[in-house]
Amino acid sequence: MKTQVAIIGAGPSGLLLGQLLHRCGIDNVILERQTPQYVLGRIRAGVLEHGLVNLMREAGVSAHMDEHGLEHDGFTLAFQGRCHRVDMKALTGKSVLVYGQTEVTRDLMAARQASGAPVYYEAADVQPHGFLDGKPRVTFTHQGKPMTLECDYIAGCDGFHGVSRKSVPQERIRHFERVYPFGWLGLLSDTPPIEDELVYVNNPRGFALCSMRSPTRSRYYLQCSLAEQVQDWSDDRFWTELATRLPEDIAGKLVTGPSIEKSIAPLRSFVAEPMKFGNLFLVGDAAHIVPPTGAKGLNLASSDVYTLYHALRGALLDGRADLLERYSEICLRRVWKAERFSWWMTTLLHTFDDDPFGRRIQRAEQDYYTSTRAGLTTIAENYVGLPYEAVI
Ligand code: FAS
Ligand code: PHB
Repeated sequence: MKTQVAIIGAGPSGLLLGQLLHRCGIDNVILERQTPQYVLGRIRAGVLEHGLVNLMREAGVSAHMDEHGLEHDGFTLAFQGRCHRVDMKALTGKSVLVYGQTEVTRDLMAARQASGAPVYYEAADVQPHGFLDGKPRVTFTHQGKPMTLECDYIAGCDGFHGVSRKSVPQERIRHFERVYPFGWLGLLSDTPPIEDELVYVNNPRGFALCSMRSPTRSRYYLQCSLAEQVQDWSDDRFWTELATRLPEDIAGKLVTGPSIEKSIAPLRSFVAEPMKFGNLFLVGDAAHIVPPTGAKGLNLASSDVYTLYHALRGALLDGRADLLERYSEICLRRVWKAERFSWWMTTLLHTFDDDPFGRRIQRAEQDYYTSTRAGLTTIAENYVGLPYEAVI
């Protein structure tokens, strides 16, 4: 088998890259370890920056998103007994779209199937080779049959636990990491959202987030200890703790109901440098992880896809191989700004134990950033998404 671009992973990064390349005539094959049902079963992000919204439209997969996505002009920060609305539209002229990652992935999967471009689900033992000596190829097993995919380039879109980053020789890669001493317990329910916009809460008992997927489906999160197990959290316990952490006037609007999904996710900040190794390119969670407090994970993956798509177009259609040499430099400039914002939002809104000085600094940050136009603008422009850097 031969193709121009071998894509490892059929999450949002791999599917979006595959769709954009296919539409401009660049052959690509996607190799995914899991089944489509398993990939769709992972409940993750919920907020799309305008950059990702535009990229979905450029990829020709935005019809359902444009019809069902909820445009949000602002969100609320609640702490120290007060609520502060961050009016993104007034401060930046931009908004975000509330539309679940599950829907993004479903739309991209449908487009891939409609295009007839190849995707191998349940591909086992996927392994990139030869990317440092100019002979890139990927071996894998499909339906018990060993396969070899010869290619010009490999896009490692296989997430934090994937094979791509782990295939890079240790001496060629550097990791930067911060692990947080808590996780997020998430709950999905077919109940009406508590407010029309998202509400982020810092309460002495811990962080809480009220989000949504539609006018009838809500997504909630509670900061929890890493020792917690999902099975220790009944729906009643979750609803009671959430109501306790919310400001009273908001808690009074809470509509509870049976959970349709509950899960605990650990929080970490992680960056691998560089993101290019010969003909192998790390994309999205394969290269970086952010705590979800800033709603950046999926959106950062999208800006990597944008950069790699334009660099591959340049190399394969316009003879501009130099653009690929700039991939890592361009991506990392935006990655670190999103890492900073996600880390900062996490320190601003979570409860940290045994740190009286840190707690005073946190209160000062909360006061300053919500009582000045400069502070609110800083939050707003990072939340709607910093500009994508042109690949020229
Ligand atoms: P993904 O991890 O989504 O996709 C990688 C794909 O590669 C998967 O389908 C996997 O099965 C496949 N794969 C892995 N190893 C492979 C191999 N060896 N061979 C073939 N295929 C392989 N972001 C937000 O913005 N907001 C959130 O609230 C949020 N919540 C999250 C909760 C959890 C539990 C996790 C893990 C992440 C969350 N994120 C959130 C971040 C998330 O949305 C990611 O940023 C997003 O999925 C990135 O997409 P990909 O880079 O495609 O990686
Ligand atoms: C979500 O809806 O899942 C969501 C929204 C905003 C975040 C994190 C998660 O910051």
